[in-house]
Amino acid sequence: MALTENPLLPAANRDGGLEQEWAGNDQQWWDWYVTLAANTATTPLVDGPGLPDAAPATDDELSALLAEPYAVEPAALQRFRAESFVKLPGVLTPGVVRRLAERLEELLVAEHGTDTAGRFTALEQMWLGDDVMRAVALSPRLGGIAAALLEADVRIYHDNALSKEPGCGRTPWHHDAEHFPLATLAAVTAWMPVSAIPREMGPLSFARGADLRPLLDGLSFDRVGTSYDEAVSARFAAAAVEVQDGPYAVGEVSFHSAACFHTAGRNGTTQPRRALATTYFADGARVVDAPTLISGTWQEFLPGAVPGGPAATTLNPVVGQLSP
Ligand SMILES: O=C(O)CCC(=O)C(=O)O
Repeated sequence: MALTENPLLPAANRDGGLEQEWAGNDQQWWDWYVTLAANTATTPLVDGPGLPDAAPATDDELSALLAEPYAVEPAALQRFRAESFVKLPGVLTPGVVRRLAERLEELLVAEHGTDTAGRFTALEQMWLGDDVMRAVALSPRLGGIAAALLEADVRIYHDNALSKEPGCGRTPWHHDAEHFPLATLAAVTAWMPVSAIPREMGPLSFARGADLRPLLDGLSFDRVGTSYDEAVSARFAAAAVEVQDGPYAVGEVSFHSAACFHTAGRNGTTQPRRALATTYFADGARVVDAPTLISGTWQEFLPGAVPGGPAATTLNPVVGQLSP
């Protein structure tokens, strides 16, 4: 039977539809959001892969790598166009990944403490207060890849840390255009694991296809239960859509477009599944006319921007250029 209420939906959002502002904070958004995923697995947790077996990069080494261009091969660009995502090897070195993992651990503990068992804990806009995270968010290497994939100069929308603690369940199926209050599909998210991510840890997983939205015609988002997640799964299965749910090697980074449907499995390991995610959008984009509940705390990422107006605030500098 369909649920009629969800205790993690802020009281101010319990009546009405999606056409309202999210009334909670960003962490409350994630705590609610993962309840919208169907879960069946309860297998015992297995050991995680650990952190990369490399000395952490110094901050100078980290900044130098993140400033270095990365050549996006024509075949990778073709895959991105055809499938709406691409996984690129060796974007980060093991030492840089190790440094990011260690810094992220400090930031997460400072914000959320250590009593986080089974949760999905998040941080946003880390770049505003932390030098290491600023080097990631404003990285010419990562911004350059985003620009090459979107074939446009790109602005940053926000940065993110996404930590699935051991045993935390799936991330619901979605595509980011549902969430971002941006009136464009020309947006892309770099998802950067801070360890290897084997299958049992719940890697980000992608439905292959340039634009699968027509398969979901008539489906409405379920803000209290798991029916949307289940229906997306069922429609993809019925249409034999292929899902790429493979592991990530250390240093591999995926880029998925706002049109790409994606999900992530349960973290079935004893190690937190952690990734940094930075979202970029093509310069010139505008804010949609009516941001919704599932746009979360978007005003923090576009302060002062108004519905229908340009998406180009002081917190959205151009960080990647098509022809630098
Ligand atoms: O990390 C996750 O499980 C979800 C992340 C995601 O959906 C995204 O970065 O677009």
